[in-house]
Amino acid sequence: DPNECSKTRPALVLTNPNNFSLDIRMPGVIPTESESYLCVAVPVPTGRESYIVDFMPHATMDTAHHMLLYGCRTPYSTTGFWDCGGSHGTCDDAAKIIYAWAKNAPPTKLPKDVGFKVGGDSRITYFVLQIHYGDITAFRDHHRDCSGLTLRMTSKPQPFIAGMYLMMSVDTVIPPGKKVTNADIACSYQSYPMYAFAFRTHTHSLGQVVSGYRVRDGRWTLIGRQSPQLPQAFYPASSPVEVRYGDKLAARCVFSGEGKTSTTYIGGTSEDEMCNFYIMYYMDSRHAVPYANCMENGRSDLFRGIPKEANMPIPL
Ligand code: IYT
Ligand code: CU
Ligand code: CU
Repeated sequence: DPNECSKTRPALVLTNPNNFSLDIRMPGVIPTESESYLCVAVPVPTGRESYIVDFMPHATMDTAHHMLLYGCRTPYSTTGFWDCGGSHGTCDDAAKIIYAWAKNAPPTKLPKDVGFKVGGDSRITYFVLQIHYGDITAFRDHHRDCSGLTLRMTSKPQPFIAGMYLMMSVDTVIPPGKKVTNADIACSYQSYPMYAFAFRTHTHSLGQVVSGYRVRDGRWTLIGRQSPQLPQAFYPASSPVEVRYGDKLAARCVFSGEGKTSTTYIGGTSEDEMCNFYIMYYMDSRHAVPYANCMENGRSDLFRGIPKEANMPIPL
């Protein structure tokens, strides 16, 4: 069992002068409630710049429902583990999402020569691993959980830097009983070329389908489309999509208010909703911008051109 806690393993293993792997694990936890979120922080092992080039998840689907890895400078705690589902979050400063694992979803692979930059001037000095324990019946035997992941890292500068572009709605309102409410988000892209290669969607229970596109000269090119009710991992883009200065990025979440008796707003609890489309991309390291976000409402004249597929639910 790769998650077994009895084995002691070194957190940091040097494989050669440049390459190492870092193990990030829950410290033998026993979740006591279903639907709990537990977090643990691990410092980036070097003050110098280093690059994550591969992710190796260690989790089993009967224990962990999903796992997210964040990077930040001020985790909520630097010792032990904490409940990060309620009032405390992952980090006291802005957290950046780096990786997601979800049960039954294929693993995310970074393309060759692409790395996430951490340490150095990256503003990421800690990793925070968050694990969602859904159904805890597997813990009736009181075993301890050491799920987590191993990062393959290198201090060698990589030709391309991985980044994350987060598109989110801040003000969607979903009327109760209304069959279809769209959340449309769009921004003009004004930077050096980026290559979108993976995407992740996130809503709570009312989301039916989330789609993201590049819009160039009125033509819509799909980056990815997924049901947020499927495992919320990063999926490969339909094909890698180049995004350059002057393009628009546009995303739509389709919600259903059917069966609800009250209005639903954007917010942090499971009674609230979210509309997120994450684009994982790489850029030439010479002018890479590793994180960006878009919180603007899409204009209805732009969204008149959105492909019909964006409104079609995905069979589960
Ligand atoms: C209000 C909302 O949509 N929150 C999202 C997106 C978000 C992620 C991060 C907002 C901020 C962040 O720093 I990282 I400000 C949200 O909380 N999404 C959750 C995770 O926290 C990442 C998700 O599962 O996508
Ligand atoms: Cu989960
Ligand atoms: Cu959410």
